[in-house]
Amino acid sequence: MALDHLHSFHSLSLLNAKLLFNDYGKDTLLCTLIVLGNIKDLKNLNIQVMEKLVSSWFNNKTLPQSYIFPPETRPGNHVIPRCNTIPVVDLSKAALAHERTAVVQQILEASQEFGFFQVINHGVSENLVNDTMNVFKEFLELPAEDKAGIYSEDLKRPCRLYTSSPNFNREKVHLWRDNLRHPCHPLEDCVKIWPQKPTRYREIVAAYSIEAKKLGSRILDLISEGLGLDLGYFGDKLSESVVISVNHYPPCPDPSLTLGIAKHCDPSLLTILLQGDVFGLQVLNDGKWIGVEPLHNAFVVNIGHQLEVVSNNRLKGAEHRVVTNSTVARTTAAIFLNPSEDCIVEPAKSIIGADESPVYRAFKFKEFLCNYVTMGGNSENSLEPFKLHG
Ligand SMILES: O=C(O)CCC(=O)C(=O)O
Repeated sequence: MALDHLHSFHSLSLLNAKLLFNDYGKDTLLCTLIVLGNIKDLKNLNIQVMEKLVSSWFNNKTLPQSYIFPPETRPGNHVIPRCNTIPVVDLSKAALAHERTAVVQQILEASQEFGFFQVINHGVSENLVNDTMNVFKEFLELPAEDKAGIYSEDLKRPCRLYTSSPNFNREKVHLWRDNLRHPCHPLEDCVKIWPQKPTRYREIVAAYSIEAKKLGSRILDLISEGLGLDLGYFGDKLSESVVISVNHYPPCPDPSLTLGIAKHCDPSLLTILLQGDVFGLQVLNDGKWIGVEPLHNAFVVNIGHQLEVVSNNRLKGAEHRVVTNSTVARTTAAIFLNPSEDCIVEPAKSIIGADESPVYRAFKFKEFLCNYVTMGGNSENSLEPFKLHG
């Protein structure tokens, strides 16, 4: 940028800031604002960009064109059954010697047939779960100036609030959701980048992250038992990275035309979802969408792409999507247990039988992620480059 141009912005008004934003993009503007010490304008600008959040304008009467999905992917007016066929596993029984095998079997069958199951009596305190959901909702309801420091469209920011998908500026259709996302393990490294408001955010979400990770490890132990893997197989690098993703779907003027999240399969190893008491999650099973019934004090668990690979396709990463509704807001919190970036993911050698070949080659998780992002989360193709054909 020509220096004289920068000079003319010496005392940067909000109007000039917008011009600079349009001409040179956000990064240039941010640098200029920082150089000029115009922190107040920086905050103001973020507040303006935050008007993109669905939660800041959802009361409009009509659905904007940019949120309307093509006919083949929009949910339409079909009534989707809320099924109770997705298995509900009572995890407390896994502690009873005579029941454990049956629990392991139930988890394996659910993971093969649906890629999804729910867990009850999971050991995470109901008070902690309620406090966590409440603190997420309190964060989302804070005035814009209190969220401005967390809002970011920069994919490299590990803790950020944004809207739709990480591809907002390139995607064909926007998603009807806002998202807050940040890492939560190891705690001592990540707590300091989390929201500071509400004041109890860090304390509560830290306690919740520990419990959710423990729950994930217990479920992974049961899965490894079912697959015949050594106990602790998933315990180290394969589940080292833990990310929390809070989705907020405000009431929508026309749920038949749009989606909160489009059809996808999680890139994770395992996902543990707190879906609250508002319906919205649908799973594709045998070519048909089925609704996942919200159950009191339950977690929804689903198999991610990495578990498909490690299990050499014995377990299924099912496609799912989120529909909106016109009456109440829905807030959910997913915990993604992911491999560390440099972790090598491959079919577990010990489960490949003599008459079986590995379906996938070994790859680094970061290689998978890079491909997943490039494919825009297209679940049909995201494992394709890692398949061994023939
Ligand atoms: O909000 C939900 O019900 C599901 C969220 C989800 O699919 C995701 O975060 O990947």
